[in-house]
Amino acid sequence: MTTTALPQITEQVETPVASAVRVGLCAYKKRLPPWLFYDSDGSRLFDEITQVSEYYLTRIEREIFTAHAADLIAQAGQAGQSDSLVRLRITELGAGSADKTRLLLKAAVERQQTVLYEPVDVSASALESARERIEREIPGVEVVPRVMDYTRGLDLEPLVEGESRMVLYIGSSIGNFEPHEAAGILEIIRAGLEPGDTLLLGVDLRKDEATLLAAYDDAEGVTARFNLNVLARLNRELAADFDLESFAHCAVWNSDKSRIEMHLESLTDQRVKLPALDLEVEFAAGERIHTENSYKYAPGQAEGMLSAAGFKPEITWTDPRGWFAVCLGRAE
Ligand code: AVI
Repeated sequence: MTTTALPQITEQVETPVASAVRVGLCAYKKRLPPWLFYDSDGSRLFDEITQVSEYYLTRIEREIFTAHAADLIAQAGQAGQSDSLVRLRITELGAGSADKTRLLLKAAVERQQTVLYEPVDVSASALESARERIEREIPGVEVVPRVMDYTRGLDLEPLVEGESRMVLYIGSSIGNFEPHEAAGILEIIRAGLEPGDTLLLGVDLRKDEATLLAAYDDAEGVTARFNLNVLARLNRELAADFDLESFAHCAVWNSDKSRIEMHLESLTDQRVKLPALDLEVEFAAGERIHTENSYKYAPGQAEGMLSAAGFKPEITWTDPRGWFAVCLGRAE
């Protein structure tokens, strides 16, 4: 028998991080996608952000839930046009630390004694620690974690007779997507639901520039550390040599687009090596890497987005200053 030697094909296999960084840093206007923030250090820093006084989003959404959790659960649990009550199953997208969700879970337990809670996230370890904590702290909640990237499709377990699903997409997570992407995500959510199921969407509203800027550039510098951590992550994962001292966090209000932008600005002319990508990138002093957009919505805009995706907006709850809105839409 004869054997023929095949030519060796050396194929460079790129991870999602590597290819996002290559595309973003080779672009004319340098950018990095915001999902890169959330390695374990970044997720911890984000939890810290939610506790700084300037970052009002988490605090105000929690206040809305504290004031209205029972109404919100009661409304979601009404079966469409008829008054008959259904058992709610609660599915949360991008669950994170699930801190505010406790208020809703407690209200659901009060209404129906037990509740099945399905947190959805890409990180199995984050879901596991949320499961352990929630089952310990709120008797009556059964946690069934679902490891999934919901931005690519929502593949949920079918409901049982007499159940209705309430999806939570809170924290203004939708605001980190471009408008066309946000519309696509709402359509994905709708496609994973049955008519009569509900979606609770939390969105940050437009407000004065000073308040917005402070929320994304807090005095303690937690948001700056969160933003700069993306470069630290590239140093750790791609053996890059970003000097964190020579980049500065900057937050900008883009009024035309109604969004806060976060950038990392190079403080000098410099060249950064990313050996794992076989790449060197030059930065001029003042040049920026655009790392995040956080869209701020006009009153009524979230309801319009829900309608466009096939949900009937039913009730919107907001705080007395109208800084944040939580909208309930029912799948039609
Ligand atoms: C997760 N997301 C809703 C946050 C926001 O406000 O856009 C991420 C964040 N970026 C800076 N601070 C918080």
